[in-house]
Amino acid sequence: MKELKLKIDGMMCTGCENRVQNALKEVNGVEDVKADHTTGYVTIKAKEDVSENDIKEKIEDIGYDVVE
Ligand SMILES: [Cu+2]
Repeated sequence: MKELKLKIDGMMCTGCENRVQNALKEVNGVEDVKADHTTGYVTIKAKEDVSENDIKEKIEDIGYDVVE
């Protein structure tokens, strides 16, 4: 298990948090997601072999930008 923390741009409300959380839970290897629109950070708990690229693509697919 590892923890990833990504800063993403574009989350404005709790609806965005839920959108991001639900989308990322569909990515293979992701176990838990916590998004915070006030800071822009998404904390992801995932299996060691999770693809960070899949996570970033998923975030961009639903209309947000990964900052770091
Ligand atoms: Cu929103």
